[in-house]
Amino acid sequence: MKPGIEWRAPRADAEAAQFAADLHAALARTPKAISPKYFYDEAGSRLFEQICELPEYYPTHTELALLQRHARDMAAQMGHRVQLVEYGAGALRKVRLLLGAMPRDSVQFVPVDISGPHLLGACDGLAADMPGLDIQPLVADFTRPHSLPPCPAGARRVGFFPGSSIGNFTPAEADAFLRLAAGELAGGGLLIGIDLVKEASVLHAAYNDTAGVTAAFNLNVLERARRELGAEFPDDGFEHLAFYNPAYRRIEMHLRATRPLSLQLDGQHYDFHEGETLHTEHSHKYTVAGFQAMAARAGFEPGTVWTDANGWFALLWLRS
Ligand code: AVI
Repeated sequence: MKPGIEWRAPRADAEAAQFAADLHAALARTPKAISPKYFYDEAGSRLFEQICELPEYYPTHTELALLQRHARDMAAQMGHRVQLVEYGAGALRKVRLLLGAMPRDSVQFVPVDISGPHLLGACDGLAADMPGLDIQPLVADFTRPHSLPPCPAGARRVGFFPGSSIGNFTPAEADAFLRLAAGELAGGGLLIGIDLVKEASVLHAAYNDTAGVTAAFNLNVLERARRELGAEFPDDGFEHLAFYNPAYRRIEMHLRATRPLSLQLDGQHYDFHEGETLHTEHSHKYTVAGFQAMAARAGFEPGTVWTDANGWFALLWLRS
């Protein structure tokens, strides 16, 4: 499968230089904090796939069940002829359920993802399983301005952003993404998955699984720095910390120093006192009304909401 635009793989040394620069900045600021995008190297992506299979991690299986149950209804909201843009497409597991509910010749599918090899491999698999489907992959960072292929004549452009990935954005980033999407999906709409506010104990279990997979996923950021950048720190120097912060309605993940220690990177020493953390991720939880209000400020009108019996997760149709 060829990408829809001219694309060259970024050089590995340029990526490592960016990681090093961002890690230096992360360790120099107070409080220490790094972007969650650094979770997702090969090892981290594999660990995230394992998280999605955990019984405690309800978002994936709840959203899949909603898609299985309501895909026809969701596809009907989208319209008869569509260009379906999936943001941050990844493995294409969820979108298959939606595509399966649409007549094959009525849809052009445009998966957008920053990881070229991963995206193109997933598209090859999809093309084999759904012969005749028009697939136009786009290798791009969907949070930045990008050029989508023109919408086929007579079709509406609609978006799909599952997984509550928007929850990992800061409120400013979420707002910027929704504005960008409202602009490029004008006349169509967006189907988006969001994780809902719920009892803290359920959230706590989902981000502190008994098998320790989420801990390994979190710790992988520093393991990656060790592998790729030669960072040095004691083996048992950091531990996984995840808790619900009700003031911000978000799970926060941190790496906490188990004792006073120093992390060395490119000859620089960054000191941690005992208990000091490197903030690695926040995962915002929303109410349906709160999210719809945020989307309205960005230019969307609220539409149908599909949610599970517990009210733990929701897929929202937003008209643009
Ligand atoms: C990708 N994202 C929506 C996940 C979440 O739940 O915020 C990432 C994750 N972090 C820990 N577990 C899963």
